[in-house]
Amino acid sequence: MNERARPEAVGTTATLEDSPYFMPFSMNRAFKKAPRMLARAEGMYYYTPEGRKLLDGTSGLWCVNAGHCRKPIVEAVQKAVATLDFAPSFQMGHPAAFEFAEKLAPLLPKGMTRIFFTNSGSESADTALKLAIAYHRQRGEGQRIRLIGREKGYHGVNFGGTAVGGIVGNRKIFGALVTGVDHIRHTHDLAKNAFSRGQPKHGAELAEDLERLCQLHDASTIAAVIVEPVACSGGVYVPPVGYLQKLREICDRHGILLIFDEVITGWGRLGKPFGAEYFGVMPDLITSAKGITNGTVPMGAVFMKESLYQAFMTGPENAIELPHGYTYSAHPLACAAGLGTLKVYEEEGLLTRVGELAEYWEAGAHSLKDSPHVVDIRNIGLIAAIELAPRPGTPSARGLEAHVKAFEKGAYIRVSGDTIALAPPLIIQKSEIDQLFGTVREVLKTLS
Ligand code: PXG
Ligand code: PLP
Repeated sequence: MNERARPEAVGTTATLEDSPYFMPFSMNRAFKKAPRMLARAEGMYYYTPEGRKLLDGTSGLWCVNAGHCRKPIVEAVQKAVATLDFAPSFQMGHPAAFEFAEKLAPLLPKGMTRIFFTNSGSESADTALKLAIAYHRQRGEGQRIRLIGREKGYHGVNFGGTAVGGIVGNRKIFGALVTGVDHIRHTHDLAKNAFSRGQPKHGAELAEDLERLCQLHDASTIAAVIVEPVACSGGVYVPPVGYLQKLREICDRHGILLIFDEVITGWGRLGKPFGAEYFGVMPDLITSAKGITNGTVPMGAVFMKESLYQAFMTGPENAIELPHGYTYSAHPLACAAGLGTLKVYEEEGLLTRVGELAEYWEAGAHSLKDSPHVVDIRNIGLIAAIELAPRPGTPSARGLEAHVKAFEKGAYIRVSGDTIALAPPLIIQKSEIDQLFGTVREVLKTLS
């Protein structure tokens, strides 16, 4: 191993430039020249190795909904790891898996009765897509093989999720992906909807694009449509009023399953436990991850209606009903973290707390309207996006500069291209909302 790559050099003054760590979704070379490291976290804050305090403006990666290092979660995981480190989930069980499913079920939107565990949002997306195709086949509609996503959508990085995803940069270098996939149009319309507060007024008719694909491919070949109720990762696109209802209607008309990818919109982010409830539109399947364990241990899940589960509970009882699952599905540490997380969510009312904060949050976000470079502000629940005009010739450079300057000024924020995306832990206080938008305001003043 070369001298610079030695683990003991990390966190010291030695350079990381030759580190063997290939960082995900990162500018590896630039980062290793000027690292931004985190050493610990508590509540609303991260701390750098030097002890600098950073307000967490994006809940880590949209996952730490209850805030960092919460005691009930930490203690549950500590106990679990010393009791049952791993248990196979194929043809074997352990109590925490059943207990967690039992405690989750009553929190799910009405009609969602069954839960399949995965380890991430990406695995949840691929699981839901496979379930949709298999469900139709089980019912004698094996010709329904097509999967429809949406432009600008994000469903993780596995093959299925990448294929139905609609962020060009995440797709273009990975070949043909999965066949039989098509996309409906995105709903971003600056000309009509810039600076909308909450759901934009214009664009419900964009859901009719699904009807176009039903004509093109024939609806009888389509298994499922997958959308994020609010498209977060791609830049925060809030659904226009009536849009999701229209998608549901078209799916119903044609026997197509509707999948809501609620990896971010679930777990109280919008002020209801799930986005389906917030928007009053019920999908057939919901994908989840992130906040399900408060980000403490990797976990994801797919929630489904009873009819989906029952479609597989046929045939001889000594046959495996669904040949799908992961080594780490329902991992004991993840189940323990999940149980601890639900306790915090329930005790502190976090799954509905955003209802009380949303108005204050919205006002704070839109107070940045006149700051330099701002071309749009979007918000819903405890999510806000501040879209900046790209620097001519170098898209994303201004966004990156905002991220780095915020880090220097005491806030951790995510950017997607030139859009700042904010979604702090749901325990945030009003004074911290002021602090977060205040820091962003100062950052915007200094951007070139
Ligand atoms: N679906 C949705 C809607 C997501 O937001 C995934 C699937 C994939 O989850 P995993 O756990 O496999 O990463 C996500 C993840 C960002 C950002 O800053 C967003 C995500 C992940 C990392 C960064 O926009 N979303
Ligand atoms: N690759 C090989 C060779 C395996 O044996 C397995 C699991 O047994 C996998 C991939 C899948 O790994 P996971 O279940 O962690 O997704």
